Amino acid sequence: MTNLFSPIQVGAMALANRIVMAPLTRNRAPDATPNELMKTYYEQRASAGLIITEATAISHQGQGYADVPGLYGEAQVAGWKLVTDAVHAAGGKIVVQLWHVGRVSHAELQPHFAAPVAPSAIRAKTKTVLIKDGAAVFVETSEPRALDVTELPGIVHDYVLAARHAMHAGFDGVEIHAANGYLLDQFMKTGSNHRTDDYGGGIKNRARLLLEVMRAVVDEIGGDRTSIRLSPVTPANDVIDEDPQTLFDYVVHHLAAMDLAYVHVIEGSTGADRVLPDRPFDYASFKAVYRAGGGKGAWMVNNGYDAAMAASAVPADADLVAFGRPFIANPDLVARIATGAAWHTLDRKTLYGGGAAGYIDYPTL
Ligand code: 8OZ
Repeated sequence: MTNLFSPIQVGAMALANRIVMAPLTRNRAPDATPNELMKTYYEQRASAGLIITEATAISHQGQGYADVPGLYGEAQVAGWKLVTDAVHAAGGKIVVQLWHVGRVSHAELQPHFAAPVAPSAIRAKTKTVLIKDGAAVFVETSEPRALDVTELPGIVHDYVLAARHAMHAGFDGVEIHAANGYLLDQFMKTGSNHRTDDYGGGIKNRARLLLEVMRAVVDEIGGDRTSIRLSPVTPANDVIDEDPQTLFDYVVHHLAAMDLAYVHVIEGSTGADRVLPDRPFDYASFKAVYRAGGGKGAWMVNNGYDAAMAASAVPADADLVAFGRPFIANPDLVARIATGAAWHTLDRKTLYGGGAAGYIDYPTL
């Protein structure tokens, strides 16, 4: 019988189970560089079938929050190698989530204190995090500038370089972060993309940058090490599309031809309601479009799953289930699901920034 604890081959990766640690921003990488503390945190969670790292900037321009890691410099590759070696030694698998925040940034976090970049010069009604005198403070994002069309090949290239760095750093693969209102999602959705060139207007144009990035990364490291995260209807970071079903059916139809390792879908509002009455979305038909197009990647679902929901989703509706906040407070979440043990709750005060407290000191069974 196939269940959450059945091994599964996902692209190039042989996973021990179907329980995945979702990407979780923790703001503990000063100088955008992974460190010993992060190594311990990920090592503690290596019993997950797969770990997806916290979102990791592909370039300095792609950074939007204080103390999040990057993957564009030598020290960052070396820092991540500490992490991947530790996870592999503990028997786990780990992919890095590649991230460009687009307009969700602040000039203080950008090269030369420049304006953040976006498809269009429309400010996001959302906040980001700076560190002031050692403490996290929430600030409005800065007014962005619209990217010139001549800059887009450079951004695609930054994803390719980061994917190449990921291989040097020992990752099993990469997940392209195309969710939660960041750059690729900003390009896809009507609320944030008012361009009139080949990258704006109809769905084909709005999805162009995402598909160019995906094809370029697949060419660089192979489809079996490449995956994607999508969030069709989340209002996260103030990015909304007027017709998400048509948009995402188009996107997933084209992803189907790429032989990806997996497709990771956030159902509903990220970290909140799974069903949005004013924004219906048919996830079953979305998945069916992917399969009908020949897509053979694993189907990963996420957002507020508990053990019972996950057990009933696999294998009929999904191949993999990603758990976010439960993995912060329960490094041994897999063992807890297996034995039916209770789950610790998260301490929200230590979620973003800080040190070991609320990071590597959650108890195991
Ligand atoms: C929480 C805080 C900062 C960033 C996402 C990368 O929502 C994030 C994120 C989440 O995908």
